[in-house]
Amino acid sequence: MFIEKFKVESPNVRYGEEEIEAVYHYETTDLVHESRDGAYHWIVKPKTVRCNFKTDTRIPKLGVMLVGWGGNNGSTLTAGVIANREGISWATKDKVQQANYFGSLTQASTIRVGSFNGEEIYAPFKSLLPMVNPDDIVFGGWDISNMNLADAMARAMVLDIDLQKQLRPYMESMVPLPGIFDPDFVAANQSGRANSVIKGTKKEQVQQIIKDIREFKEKTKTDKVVVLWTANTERYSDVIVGLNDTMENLMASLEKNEAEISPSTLYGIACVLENVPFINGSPQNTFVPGLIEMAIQRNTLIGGDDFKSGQTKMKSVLVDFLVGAGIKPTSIVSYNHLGNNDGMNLSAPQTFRSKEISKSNVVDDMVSSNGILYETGEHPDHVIVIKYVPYVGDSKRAMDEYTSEIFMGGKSTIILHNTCEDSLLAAPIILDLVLLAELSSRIQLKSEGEDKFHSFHPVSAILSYLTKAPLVPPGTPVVNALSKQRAMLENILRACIGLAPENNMNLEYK
Ligand code: NAI
Ligand code: DG6
Repeated sequence: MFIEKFKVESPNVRYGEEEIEAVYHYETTDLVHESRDGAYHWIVKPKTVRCNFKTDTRIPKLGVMLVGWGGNNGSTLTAGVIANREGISWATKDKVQQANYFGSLTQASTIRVGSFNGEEIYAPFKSLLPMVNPDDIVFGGWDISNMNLADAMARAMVLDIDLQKQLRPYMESMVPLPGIFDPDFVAANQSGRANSVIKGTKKEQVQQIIKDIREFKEKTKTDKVVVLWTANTERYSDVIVGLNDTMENLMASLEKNEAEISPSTLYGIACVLENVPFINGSPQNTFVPGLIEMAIQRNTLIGGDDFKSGQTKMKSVLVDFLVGAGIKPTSIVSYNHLGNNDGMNLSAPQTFRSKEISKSNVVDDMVSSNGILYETGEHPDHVIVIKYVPYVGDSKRAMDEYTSEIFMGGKSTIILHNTCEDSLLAAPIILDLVLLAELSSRIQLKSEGEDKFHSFHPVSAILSYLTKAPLVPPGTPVVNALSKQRAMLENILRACIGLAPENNMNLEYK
């Protein structure tokens, strides 16, 4: 059965005028090892940590500024939100289609609340805590191309033409602000698009971005702004001692107009200085150590990297299943071709390399979780191929071959083929990233032994479900397995309203 909303009644939860307070008992384990008879003996000690959560329930008017607003993802997301807000429907060859938010974890998925008379009860994910309604988001942002959003939507060739016609009047007046452009960081084939760029030194460019954010906030009367990079994939920046390895060195390099600071890092610096959350949806190392240090020091949320939209999402389910079932993946070959501007940019070796890195490390946690199947340091062969085929446009073709060793030396080969518009996969993920980043900035916690509430760590690991290469606080394990990432997110939000984690034990029926 499906219910729209619910409220928790418990001595551990208090719904106030402006906040929800919850006491939560975090069940975890301590591990110690002792050396006896020359061998290690591991002792596992369960422990319970009392935590307090406090969630501000006042929903802000949210502004979202996209870097690369006029790209396929930016224009598709903006169009999708307007279509939902305006309740637009359009005729396709199959049926009359209503706007929806399918593919969004927060808007289109559910959580199990419990069971009633033997029936499972589900509620929307978004009913866990008060969240911004995506229909109310005000969009803005930057692009190095001055094309208005209606034309950008047409250029993207993603949405049905009947829908585009209805959206055009809403989007024609939306024009991205000039962006920071540096041809050294993207493929040479992107320069032709750059007709609207911020001039000046890198420091002046950062100052312009800060000014843009302030003016946008003022003009749109928004309470909070989140900035998200959905612009071209850049090549990796060199991480160099003295240049960008510390906050101090990065800021000194900015003063010196050092060439090796990428545009995405410049937007990141501007956001951190302005205390505006900044999320990176592309694979490059925008978050150089100096920028991470700065975000931590200024307690500004940063999240990334690289949207986990299709092939990788599937990989983080399938490999988790195989390894969890005691089957040993030994070779994973992921090929895809696409014909949009992203594909064209990725056809250069340096930008492709960024994507290759981000797509390659996504099974490491699953492989290292099973010392029965894999020796220490052993990995499956893992190859990533991306080809640019203009004719297919945004409709990406992804083909994967997984070969595994099974019982008694047998081999099993699984082949997947997916055809799908890339931007229709990415747009709902962008939405979830900004909604969850905003929500997480309203949550505070205090664990046993701490005397004051504090926000989550500024390096936002709870966004991991949505990214291929999750950025996590230094020293934190990276989790790629999709089910674990979702459970982490859901269970943290459940804790904020004093609900136990979803444990699937169903002891009531045993
Ligand atoms: P796109 O090429 O259509 O859009 C990028 C936009 O950014 C373009 O309009 C371009 O003019 C603009 N741009 C480039 N450099 C800029 C700068 N320095 N400042 C401001 N604007 C700039 O690409 P698309 O398909 O929208 O993808 C965007 C990014 O998202 C790419 O890096 C892609 O790799 C990444 N991504 C996409 C996924 C998907 O499923 N569509 C999944 C994972 C990541
Ligand atoms: C070609 O790989 C283009 C890329 O931008 C991908 O479409 C994107 O990174 C999505 O990757 P995945 O593995 O999540 O489907």
